[in-house]
Amino acid sequence: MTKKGFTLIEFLVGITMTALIFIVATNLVVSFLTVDTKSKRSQEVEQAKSDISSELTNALQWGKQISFTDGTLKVDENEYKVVNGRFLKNNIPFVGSQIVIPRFDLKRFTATSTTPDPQTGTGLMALYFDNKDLTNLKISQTDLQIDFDWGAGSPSKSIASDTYSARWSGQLEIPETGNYTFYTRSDDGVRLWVGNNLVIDNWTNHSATENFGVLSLTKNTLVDIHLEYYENTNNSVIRLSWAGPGRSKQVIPTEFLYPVQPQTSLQVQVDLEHKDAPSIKDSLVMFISPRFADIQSILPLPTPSPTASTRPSTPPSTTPPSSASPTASASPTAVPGTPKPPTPKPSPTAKPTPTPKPGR
Ligand SMILES: [Ca+2]
Ligand SMILES: [Ca+2]
Repeated sequence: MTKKGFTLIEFLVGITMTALIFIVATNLVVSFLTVDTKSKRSQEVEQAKSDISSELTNALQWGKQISFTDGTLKVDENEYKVVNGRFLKNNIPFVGSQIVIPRFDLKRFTATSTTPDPQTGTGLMALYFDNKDLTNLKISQTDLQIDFDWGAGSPSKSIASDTYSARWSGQLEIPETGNYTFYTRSDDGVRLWVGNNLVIDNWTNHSATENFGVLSLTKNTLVDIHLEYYENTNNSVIRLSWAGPGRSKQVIPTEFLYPVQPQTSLQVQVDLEHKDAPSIKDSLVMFISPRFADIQSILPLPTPSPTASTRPSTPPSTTPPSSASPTASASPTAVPGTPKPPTPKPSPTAKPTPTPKPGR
């Protein structure tokens, strides 16, 4: 008797336990699946963010033509935009269809910097590479001027006497308004950019050769300058000279050369969401300084302080000259490096300003 009753209780307990275990197990499985799905979605968002980040980092570099209008970012011949939440590169989806991009934005900032006193330059930043294609960096230093004859040797013991290269960059002070002729004497290859203009391009093997190019430049400005050089074999020579208003041909003196950092930076913001779970989202914000890039219209122009920012928003270059004070060019407040961005539409009220737009 008691045995049967016990069995019944046992049976009931057994049923209850089974049910409990089933419920607990089901919950566990469901929650594991949820966690799993959630982390998979997070990973997908993370991956898309990383892909977009490296794509834009690689794209937005010096020497490129960059513009951003109507939500379309153009970098040379490549186009990036968001259509119906999809991030497209040249009209082809760049990340998976499960990723939605609610925001794609780009702004330009111009850093404030103290204007150096005239003719207080200290030279150009120099990078020396052990290969002739500007790879295998060996030395980084400031060079007072560019006038070297290494003969059959090399700039340093750490660099072999053939197949090496160098890059000098910084800014050049323009003391007077007028035409400047830039000269290089090189053995072997050379190319020179001044304020975004490729002034000299003789990237070939050759014995000591002089090349030159002419640019019209404005006084009291600092323009970006960028010189690249390589040595193939035998002798090696590189010299950078100029001649300008009231100035006969000379190696560009140290006091006109500044090893300064770029003035303009771009802020790119890309917000990402998972299509199947909008709560899974992330945001990519990058500051990029595409040195020597030709930055064209960046719209919408940053509005004055929507949020407190540590950086000034609009490039000041567009405003000081627009105030049309005839003496503006002599003003020491001109921000160095700003003649560059040729903003096509600064403020509609301002007359087109004769900002230096060298030799376009
Ligand atoms: Ca050599
Ligand atoms: Ca040579």
